[in-house]
Amino acid sequence: MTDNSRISSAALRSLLKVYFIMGSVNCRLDPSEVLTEALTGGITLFQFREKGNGALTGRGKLELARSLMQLCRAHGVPFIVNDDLELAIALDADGIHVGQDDAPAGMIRRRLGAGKIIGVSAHNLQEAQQAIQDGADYLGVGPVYPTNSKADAQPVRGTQLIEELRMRGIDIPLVGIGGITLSNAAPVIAAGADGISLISAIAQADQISDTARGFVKKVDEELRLRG
Ligand code: TZP
Ligand code: MG
Repeated sequence: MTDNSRISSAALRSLLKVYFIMGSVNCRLDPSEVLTEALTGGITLFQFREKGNGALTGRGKLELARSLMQLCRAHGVPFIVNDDLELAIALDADGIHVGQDDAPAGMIRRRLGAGKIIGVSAHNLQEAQQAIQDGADYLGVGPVYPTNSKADAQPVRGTQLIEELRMRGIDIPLVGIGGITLSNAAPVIAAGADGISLISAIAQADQISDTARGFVKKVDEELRLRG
């Protein structure tokens, strides 16, 4: 992104359709290979989330992030950093995603400026309202289904939480996250999400680009059906 104005909701909704999240610990293959295949398959947004047992730190993390960001740039897909504000600033990444234990979006906005995308994880109405008040651009809502990719995941919410947030007037861009596969993605969109966010269904797939392509097709179909 080149200018310094806030991204529009419409543009962000379409970026959130198939939001792939990954770090080296999520990959069976080389992370650059996994991401290249996912980009080839048409993922719409990428988040670098280097977390969990064996995660890289320091220079190794910085170098991996830099090379993954270059791949995203080459495909015109924005690159979001999970949690690590200093890394996001050092790389001039396109945005950051933070959880409830991280700095509030308002503080992050003051460091990053208006032109960067800020996402916040929300697990209930109050957290969603607070994130919006703090200036979040989008919400990550879940876990929708059981997940093996996050050790400290909150209790499963099903698709009901997304429905409830929409019913109560939360209209900012929003993705569902947690345990999403090709066979359970449709209800997440039907519930009112703008897209799906996933780690293992793409990172661990046998045919990564075909799988990513399948998710894009599925989300587009469901968005059309929802009208
Ligand atoms: N936050 C809530 S669930 C989750 C995160 C980061 C993990 C999602 O990974 P998967 O493999 O798509 O369930
Ligand atoms: Mg966090």
